[in-house]
Amino acid sequence: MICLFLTLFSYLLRPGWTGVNERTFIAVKPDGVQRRLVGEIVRRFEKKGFKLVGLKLTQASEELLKEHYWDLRSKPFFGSLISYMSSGPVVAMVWQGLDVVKTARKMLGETNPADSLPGTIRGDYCVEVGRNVIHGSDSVESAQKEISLWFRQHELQWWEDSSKDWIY
Ligand code: DAT
Ligand code: MG
Repeated sequence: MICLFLTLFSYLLRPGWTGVNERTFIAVKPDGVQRRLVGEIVRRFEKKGFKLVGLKLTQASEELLKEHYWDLRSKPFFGSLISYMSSGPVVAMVWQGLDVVKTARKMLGETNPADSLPGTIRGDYCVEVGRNVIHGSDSVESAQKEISLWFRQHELQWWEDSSKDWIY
């Protein structure tokens, strides 16, 4: 019983999993890159107070994207989603901070830009669900899966955040 408890405890305390160490996977989609929205999106996450721990410009393979969107494989738009996402480079990022998964979803807005409030990224920069400029993990569990799918461990940086005492 104690052993089970300790295992669970160390599992929860693994870096990047809870509290201020929570991490999320964010990607500027090919339309966001083409439309020069990378700087604006990074700016919003930086100014909010989250910490950037991984970033790369990458052309995702169809294989990776099919795995990334595996839960949507039976949807009628799955094929067009995969070709849209593989149509050009994406900027893949990992951001860290307290409640970053939930907060990032709020910063993104709703899946359909038409339902997204002004002030959110999708509310401000796009109009169609099939060109909604940004991805963000929808739960801590999917964030963990997505980060390990898109990034190797050595691509994530550990660095001391000099502003942390002003944020927390
Ligand atoms: P989200 O990206 O907000 O997590 P999701 O996981 O339900 O939304 O869907 C993933 C992506 O698939 C979404 O960002 C855009 C696309 N998509 C979702 N619903 C769609 C629809 N009805 N028609 C076309 N594309 C859609
Ligand atoms: Mg989703």
